[in-house]
Order: sequence, then structure tokens, then C-alpha cells
Amino acid sequence: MPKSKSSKPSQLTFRKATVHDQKLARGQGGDFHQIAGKDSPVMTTAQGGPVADDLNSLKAGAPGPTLIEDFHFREKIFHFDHERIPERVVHARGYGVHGYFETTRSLKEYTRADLFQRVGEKTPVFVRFSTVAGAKGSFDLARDVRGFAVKLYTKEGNWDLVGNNMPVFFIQDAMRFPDLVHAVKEEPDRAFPQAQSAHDNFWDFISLTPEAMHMVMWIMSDRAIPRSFRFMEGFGVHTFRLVNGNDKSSFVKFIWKPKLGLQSVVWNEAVKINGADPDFHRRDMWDAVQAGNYPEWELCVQIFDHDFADSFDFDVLDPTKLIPEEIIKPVSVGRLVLDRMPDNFFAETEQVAFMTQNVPPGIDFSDDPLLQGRNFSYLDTQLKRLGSPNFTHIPINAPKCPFHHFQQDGHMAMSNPVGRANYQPNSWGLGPRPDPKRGFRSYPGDESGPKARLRPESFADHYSQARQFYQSQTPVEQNHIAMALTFELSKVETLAIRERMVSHLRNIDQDLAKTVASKLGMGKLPKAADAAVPPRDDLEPSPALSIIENGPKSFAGRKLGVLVDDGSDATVLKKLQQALKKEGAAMELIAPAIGGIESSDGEKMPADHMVDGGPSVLFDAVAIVLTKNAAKRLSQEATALDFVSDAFHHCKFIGFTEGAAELLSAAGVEPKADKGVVPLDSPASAANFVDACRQLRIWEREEKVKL
Ligand code: HDD
Repeated sequence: MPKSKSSKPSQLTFRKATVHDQKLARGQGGDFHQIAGKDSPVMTTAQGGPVADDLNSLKAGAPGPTLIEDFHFREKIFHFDHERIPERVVHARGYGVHGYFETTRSLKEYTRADLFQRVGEKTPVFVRFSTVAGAKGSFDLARDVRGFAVKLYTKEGNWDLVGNNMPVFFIQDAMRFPDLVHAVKEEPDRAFPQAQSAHDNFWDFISLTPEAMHMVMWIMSDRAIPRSFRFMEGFGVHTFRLVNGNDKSSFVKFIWKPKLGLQSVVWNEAVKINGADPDFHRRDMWDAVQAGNYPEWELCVQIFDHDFADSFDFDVLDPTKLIPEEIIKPVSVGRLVLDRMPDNFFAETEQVAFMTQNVPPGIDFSDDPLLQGRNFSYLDTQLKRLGSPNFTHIPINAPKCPFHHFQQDGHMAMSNPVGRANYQPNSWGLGPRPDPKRGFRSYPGDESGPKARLRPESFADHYSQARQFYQSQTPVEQNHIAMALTFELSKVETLAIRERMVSHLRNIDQDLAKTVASKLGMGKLPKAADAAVPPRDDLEPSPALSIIENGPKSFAGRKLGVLVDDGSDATVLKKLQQALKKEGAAMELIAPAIGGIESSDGEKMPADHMVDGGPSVLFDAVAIVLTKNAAKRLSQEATALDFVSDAFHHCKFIGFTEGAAELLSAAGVEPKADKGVVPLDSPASAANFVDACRQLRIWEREEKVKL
């Protein structure tokens, strides 16, 4: 059989080193020389030895073999082979930002925590936002809880407030955490689905866990698909303690409120964003910080005493319950500003080690069994991830206040005690000593009781606050919850699990149960699940729980995408730009070619995206500024049609010039469809359009487009 061309020994195999290779190796010629800047330092090995050639391994002749004495090659490959550390067992995908916390109200009356003593005190912080279930390389718009972990480098040690963007949790006892996480992650035999709760194992676990029902309402709501990290709240979840200088304790819940208001996307949009830009949330944060639009949150506290705790409808130590803002109004005590991206993702975002047990004197734990379990878990996981008890020596984890202790040695020890004494008490008068006055003193709660594996009776009501949450939503949001449940349960293959879930829904809201059952094509409504205590229906709705009710009424921090082509009306574009600038919003141009367009006044305008790369799901509102000819041309292109049709179906505001009408019609959007489709037909109309965009979405449309 004749040998195929490719199976012949290649010429290259026996090629002698060329003059070009040798020059390159000496850094004297070719492209390599041009890339090196004139002040580039000499490359060295990790041992500091200068390197002559970083492109070719040391060989005996050409092509080799490679020699084992090539210490530079060995070191380079060795290091590369060990670059990865275990990803976090949960919250693997995250994005970190530096900033500061400024105290705006003294809490001296309640806590001796140093950072809350003085108004104007600034504390450096590092915040890491995350999704929970997906792997490090998963996509940003998964339906999931978002982590909101804040490390405050206070003058009395690090305080880690390791929270989420939802104020309640799935389970009441840390003992159940591994099962919850196993159930939500990809199924162990098939290793899918990635970053999704829509599968049998998750809903099997949930439907067997009635205490999860309140959290189910949250994750099926739009809170689980935020528009950006910048537009979501953060919650410490647990009830913590504040302890003042007289050792008096109060209870507290911590809430971060975004200055730009709350905003989420819709599910159909989330699915498409994941394809168009899997890094949508990180890019949003990066862009905002680079542009100097520093994201900001207010820290609010709900402070209450033991009498309130005793009189409240639920146990304040139960992490599946919240205290409605209408019952205790959150008080603003500080602002969090994020103003600097890490220099290196791995060194900071990946290596940062948050631990709930990091609290400064004056902030203490409550007996919430979930919090107690977390205090054990976080230290443990850091050792696994970072490989040494010396992970506190890594700059992102080290306190920024002076610190002194006798801990020493271990892998990668960077700071060891100096001098003779490495223990205490010692009679040399050397080294640090505890200070009973300044040091952390645990609140002397008077706890006792027989040892038992138990759940308090006061944790038994699993449905009442779930119902309260659902009934506090606007009809649009209630519909989204019903659709999310339907979608998720439609991916569950086991009928009994779907039914079990609907039987829980009957204890939350009959209409919700009926809608989901009918959308799932379930013939008969299953009977309501047995409830440990009867669900209450006398809880007042809490409007603070709705995203739509608490919209920002501003387009600030948002982005308009403008579809343009040659000849686009220059005045409209300029007016839009001016109105957006005034609002504090951004504008990006989407054109048939990335090279850009020539507008009606002959100005060359570069595009930010070509049509295929800039679908409307990436923008908060869109404008179509086209000539008749351009609209006609683009009416033939699927991506341009999707641009318009998606924006309409996602209830976005759409501005359009007269010339663009044909594209709108071709995409099935009547130019007079509703008041969210706005003609840009006069110089004033651009500003009016941006005003209208302050509503963010035109929800009246949803009924018509059936999201
Ligand atoms: Fe957790 C990470 C938030 C319950 C065990 N958790 C982690 C992160 C956040 C939270 C934001 C990511 C931190 C980062 O960015 O590095 N976790 C929560 C909240 C909870 C909660 C708000 C309930 C109120 N967690 C929880 C329980 C346990 C854990 C009950 C175990 C008993 N969590 C961990 C962990 C992680 C973690 C395994 C994984 C990576 C890490 O800690 O650093 O220890």
C-alpha cells in the first residue's frame, strides 16, 4: 500500500537549527526582539539566574533528545504543572474587587467594634462576588444564589461578613450542607448538568426538605438572575450579636443596599447572555471600575433586643427566616465603595480566604446552628485549598493592623517569631501577651441543656414566610416565579419529585400550585404536603421584598445599545449620547462591521460590536438609528432581527428613527406597539427616550409577549 503523504517522515523532523532560530534564541532578531521593551529586565529563573533562551529546551543536537540537565526547562514545566489549586467546593466562580468601607453613623452605643466607633473612619475591604453551584469556568448568568463576601481589614483584625444576595438559606443546620451541595452540583454518575439546579437530584433533595421552601421562593425569583453584581443586595443572613463596651449585647442583621438600585434580567435573556458573554457579570464590574463608576452600597443594620426576639413571629436564630423591613427598618451605618481591581486574579481573588469566624471584638455569633457549623467549615476548607496553615501570610489574607503571635513554621512560612522566645508565658519579657481588656471576649451567653441531636420547635414553620415572600411580589414577579418553577421541574424526569414539589407549593399559594401543575401538564393537583405546623396567612406582605417595587427610577449605571449603519442620523446619536451622559449611563454602537460607520454628517464612528457580537441581551435598552436603506438591508439578517425582537420580548425600551421602521416590522414589532417603543423623531425625543428608560423595563408588555 502506498504511503500517504502525511505518513512520510517530515522534512522538519530532520531540520537543522537555522540562523533565524539561533538569533531568536539570543534575543537578537526577528519578532522577539521587537516585542521586548528597551527597559525590559533580564529574565531569570525562580532562583534568580539570568536566562539566555526561554524558547528552546537544551538538546543534544537537532532535534534532540532533550537533556535532563536543563534546569531552566525543568523548573518552568514543574511550576506550570503545579499552577492549579483546588477550586472552592462551593462558590468556585467568583470575582473580587478592592475598595473601602466608610462609617457614616457611630454604633458605639451597641458595639465596641473599632470600625463602628468614629464617623468618617475608612476601612480597606476586599469583596468577592460569586455563584454557588457552577465550576470556576462556568457562566455568570446561572439561576443561582450570588455570594457577597466582604473582608474588612479593621484596626482590630479582619472581619469577614460572608453573605449572599438572599437573606435566607436552604437549611437550618450545617449538618445538611454537604447533602445540599451534592444535590445541586452535577449528578455524580453523568457529571452534568453544570451550574444548574434544574435536575432530579436537586429537586429530590429540596422536595424532601420542607425547611428549604422559603429559599426556593427566592431562588425561583428574579433575585437569582441579577443584571449585575452592582444591582443586587447583600445579606449577612444570620442574626449576629453586637456587644458594647459594657458587655451589653444586642442582636443584629446586616444588609448591603446597592446605590444603583435593584435590577434583574428575565430568564430567556439570562439563557442568551450565557452564550453571548459568559463573563457578563465580571465584565460589567471590570468596566464600571475602569471607567471610574465605582459601585457603592450602604451597609444597613436591623438592630433588636432579646424582647423583640422573644416577641417576633419566628425564631431569629432560624436562618430560613427574615425580619421584614416594615417591622424593623434597616438603618444605614456606612458605605462600601469598590474602586480598584486586583492586580492579579489568582493572587487575590483565588487565594482570598473568607471565614465566618473572623470577627473583631464587639461583633459576636448567635446560636444559629448554621452559623455555628460554618465557623467550623471555613477554616478547614482554606487549609485544603491553600495547602498550608500559613495561608494568613498571603497578602490578601493578612491583617492590615499590627499582629503578633507565636504561631510558627509550616509550609511556606513567611513570618516567624524572631528572637529567643517562641512561647508564653516566658520569663524573658519577650513577645506578645494577651490583653483581657482589648482582646476578644466571647459574649457570656448562659447556655445549657441535655446533649441531643435536635431541631428546636421554634424552627418548625416552613411555609408562612415563603407565602409572605410570594405574596409580596408584583404580579409580574409572581409570574416569573411560576415560570421558573415550571422550567426547573420540567427538567426533572421523575414524576413523583415534580408532584412532591407541587404538594409543597399548595402550602405556599394555591394559585401558584395550580399554575405550575397546569403548566407541567399534571392532570390532578396532588394533595398538600403535611406541614409540621399550619402555614399562616395573616402575615402582612412586605413590599421591600419586591425588586420591581424598589426600582431605582434612574438609568444611571445602565447601558444603551444603538444599532447603526452608514448614514445613521448624527444628530440623534449626539442627542442620545448627551442625554445618557447626563443620566450617568453609557452608550455602545452596534454596526454591521466592527470597523464602524460613517454617520449622516460624514463623521467616522467606530463600532463597539458587530451585530453578531452585540445582541440586545447585553444592553438595558436599545435604539435603532438607521436609514431606510440600511433597515431594508438589515431586515435580511437574522442577528439584526433577533436584536429587535429579543429587546421587545424582554420588555426593553426601544427607540427608533423613522428609517428604522422597516426593520422593526420585519422583526414583528409594530412601531406603535406600546409606549415602550419610542419614536426618535425630534431633537427633544432622545432626552425623552432616556427619561422613559428610567423605568428599566416596560412590564405591561409582558402579558402580550408571554415570557
Ligand atoms: Fe458558605 C464559601 C456564603 C453556608 C461552607 N460561603 C462561601 C462563600 C460565600 C458563602 C459567599 C464564598 C466565599 C468566597 O468568595 O471565597 N455560606 C454562605 C452563606 C451561607 C453559607 C451566606 C448561609 C447562610 N457555607 C455554609 C455552610 C457551610 C458552608 C452551612 C458548611 C457547613 N462556604 C462553605 C465552605 C466555603 C464556602 C465550604 C467554600 C470555599 C470557602 O468556604 O472558602 O467552607
